[in-house]
Amino acid sequence: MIKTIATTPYDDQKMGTAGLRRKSKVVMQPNYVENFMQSIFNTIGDLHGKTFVVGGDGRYYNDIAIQKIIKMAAANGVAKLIVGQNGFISTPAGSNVILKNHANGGFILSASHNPGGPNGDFGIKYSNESGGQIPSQISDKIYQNTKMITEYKICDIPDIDLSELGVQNICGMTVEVIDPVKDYVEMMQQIFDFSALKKLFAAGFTMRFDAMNAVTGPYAVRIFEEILGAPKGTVVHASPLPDFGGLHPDPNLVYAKELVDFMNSDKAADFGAANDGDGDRNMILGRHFFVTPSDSLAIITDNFQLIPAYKNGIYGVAKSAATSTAVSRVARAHDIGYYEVPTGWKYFVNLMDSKRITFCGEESFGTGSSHIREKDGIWAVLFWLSIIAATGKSVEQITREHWAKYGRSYYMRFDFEGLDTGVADKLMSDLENKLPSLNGKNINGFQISSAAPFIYNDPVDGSSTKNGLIISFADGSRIVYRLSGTGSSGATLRVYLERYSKTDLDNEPLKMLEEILKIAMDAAEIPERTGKHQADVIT
Ligand code: G16
Repeated sequence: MIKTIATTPYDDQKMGTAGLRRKSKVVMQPNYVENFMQSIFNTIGDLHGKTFVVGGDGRYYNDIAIQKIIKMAAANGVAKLIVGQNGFISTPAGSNVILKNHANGGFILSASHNPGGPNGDFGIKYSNESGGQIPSQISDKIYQNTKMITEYKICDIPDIDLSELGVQNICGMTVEVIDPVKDYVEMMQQIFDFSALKKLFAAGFTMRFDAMNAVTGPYAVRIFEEILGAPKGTVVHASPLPDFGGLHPDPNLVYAKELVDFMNSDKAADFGAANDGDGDRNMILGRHFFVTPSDSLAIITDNFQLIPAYKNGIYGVAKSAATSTAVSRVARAHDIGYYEVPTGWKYFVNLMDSKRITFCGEESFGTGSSHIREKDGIWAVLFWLSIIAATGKSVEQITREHWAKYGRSYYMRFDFEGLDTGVADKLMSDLENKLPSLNGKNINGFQISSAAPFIYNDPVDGSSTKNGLIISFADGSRIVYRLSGTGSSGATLRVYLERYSKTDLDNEPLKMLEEILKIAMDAAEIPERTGKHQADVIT
């Protein structure tokens, strides 16, 4: 039944910030998934006795790609696959399944927050036995393999039924279909005080959770409605759909508009939250109030003592360089370790494994802890609910009190989308060459204290990564430039702006950042080079 099929390479199978992400139509080309998966299997080498986890966010083409992966894994000698029922597993739940079962890795089929459907995006995230996504050194080897591939192996059998829980034997390989929600819920119950949260809802606390027609719907319904007792209908867009019902499942102020409008209306709930396509991103809202992901990380870190799993202490905290420095002040106050890494959750994994950090987060709506090796949307929501339950305060009160204690980092991100990759690459390289000449300059009263690329030297494996360019000012303000690594075509330039104030706590972020934005646009010559005088998406 095992067949060896001849194939020719594709030249575009390089992984980005988090796995391979392409237009669905690109991935649907003949042998595209097969080439990529065989290249992974070739890079791993001997697969005998190995176990992997497989699932996805239910997006268009997941069902077909999962069948291919199962048949190829069997043909390549994998011992066992643990597969989510009907092919569903969220990214955080997948990380937990890998760790809990001591599996050798896993494949989550998702393009995360990117839209799905025949005209949307598709993706494959590959994690190793750490439960986190593979480091760049390994993804580079896989990419080299994709450029040379000549054949792949597949088991020639009919599609496998993934609708029933249980164990089957496929071409000599064991396939165990699991409930993707059960283990995840148990893990959350071990971290948080569920009885305190039940009391919160029993007392009439209201919440709206927008699952954006993506994978977290079933997880959220089980946890918030069935276990914690929030009324039915608390979770909206709860059924995962192949095209997310036309939604762009990115939990931010632009794409989670329906939730944002609701939370800004007279009918607003006490608390609002959304997750992305594969359940690793989160957005936190109060009544008429938005918490930036950077502030959310700082507030979560400051409140670790309120959560049973962390009350005895945390190791330290890390953020991506592009994320605001809010959490650095909390780390200093608690005298815990503090790290800045390149954008990409995989850079946190070594820090967690070596017990340097417990919490980590990113401006791109990702927050998490060392309970797994991925960011975790529902974990962040449960953390916020726990702070509210313990303090009796609203989201806004908690955030304003945090600012009063530590000062406020005004922070926004400006995305210039759909750029020609040549134009974007040249903009970045020219800017990098220009940085030394900016050092020490005073522009409109803003004194530049340093201007340099961000270089991360991993304290655990010694690897060095360059990611983005940073202009820092004497007053603590910063401009960070980088190119996105999660798009499926063209280039997106991200410009991250931050301005810190200890006393001016109630201003408009855009107003506070106006002058720095001008400096950022001028320094990189964004209008001249891209033709864009303003960003396409501002978050
Ligand atoms: C991925 C990574 C994150 C990263 C984000 C944004 O998230 O896991 O660590 O912050 O991409 O990347 P970029 O700025 O390169 O587009 P996800 O949720 O897409 O897997």
